[in-house]
Amino acid sequence: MFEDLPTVPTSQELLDKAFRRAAKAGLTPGKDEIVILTAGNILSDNLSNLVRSFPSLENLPPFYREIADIAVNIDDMRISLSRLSWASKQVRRITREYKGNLKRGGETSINKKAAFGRMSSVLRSIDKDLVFLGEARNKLRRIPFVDPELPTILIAGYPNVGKSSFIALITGARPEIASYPFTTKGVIVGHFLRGYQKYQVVDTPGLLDRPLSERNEIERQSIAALSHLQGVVLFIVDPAEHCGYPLESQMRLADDLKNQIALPMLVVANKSDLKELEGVPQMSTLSGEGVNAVLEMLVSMLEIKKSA
Ligand SMILES: Nc1nc2c(ncn2[C@@H]2O[C@H](COP(=O)(O)OP(=O)(O)OP(=O)(O)O)[C@@H](O)[C@H]2O)c(=O)[nH]1
Ligand SMILES: [Mg+2]
Repeated sequence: MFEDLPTVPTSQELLDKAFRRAAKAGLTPGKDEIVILTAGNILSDNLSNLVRSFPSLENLPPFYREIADIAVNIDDMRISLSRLSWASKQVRRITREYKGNLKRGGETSINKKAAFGRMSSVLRSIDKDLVFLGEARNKLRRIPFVDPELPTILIAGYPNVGKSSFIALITGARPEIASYPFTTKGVIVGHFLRGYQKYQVVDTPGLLDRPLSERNEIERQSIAALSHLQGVVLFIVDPAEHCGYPLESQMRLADDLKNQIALPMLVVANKSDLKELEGVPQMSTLSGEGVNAVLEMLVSMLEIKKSA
């Protein structure tokens, strides 16, 4: 989705690049005036291209918009981008002013040194914005692509119950798996094949049973996935409470989600090697027991959903 975002240079890199290119542009040595004009044009073009290379966040599908907002704060990003546009215009203005001055044959109001100095200080004033956008770009690029056309299984549940263990077992995804909560900090996507049909599995960070206003940024990504993506939900509970949370709270979260989201949901007990739970399908992503049966159920739920 955000794969094509280019790297964001620092202001010094922008300046160096523009002046190096201008000097190289086959110009007669000593013609510093033309170097300044060319460098000015390159700088203002580079800045406006940079602004254009960021996606227009208003037009993103709701899932990406929300995930991007959690990751980088869209308002801050908009402010930094508009400061880059401002800088591009400023550099263009300085270049024009300098050109006008040259035509009049004068080293009067704005000479070479002054033109260079003013361009540099415009660039320096957007230093922080460039750094911020560079970091934003790195975060945005980590957001995986979720294909809206593919039948999708969304994995949800309390932290540490074995959600990532499940996606690792049935897809090629290799998320981090660890014995502490909130190991998964963002949405992860994996795929598996059934004959010719490709299925998509979305692993989400753990969720606690609490109001949205109290949820952390990691949990809010799960809520974004569950509220904006289509598919069936595999809600994993850990009746052994090996995860560190009471089963009662886990079940309450399952009920809350059932009421909040309009997707079919299958509640499954994991870690059956440690403790069994009556009344729901069981599996152990450790021993592999019951995993295929759970997958069968999810696939048939997706088929029913498709034909409905
Ligand atoms: N005994 C047992 N342990 C399991 C099983 N499945 C997962 N675990 C362990 O439970 C811990 C958590 O597993 P993860 O797959 O990281 O759990 P998660 O739900 O993705 O956790 P978060 O990303 O933090 O929400 C790890 O130590 C796993 O090895 C199981 O079936 N049996
Ligand atoms: Mg996980």
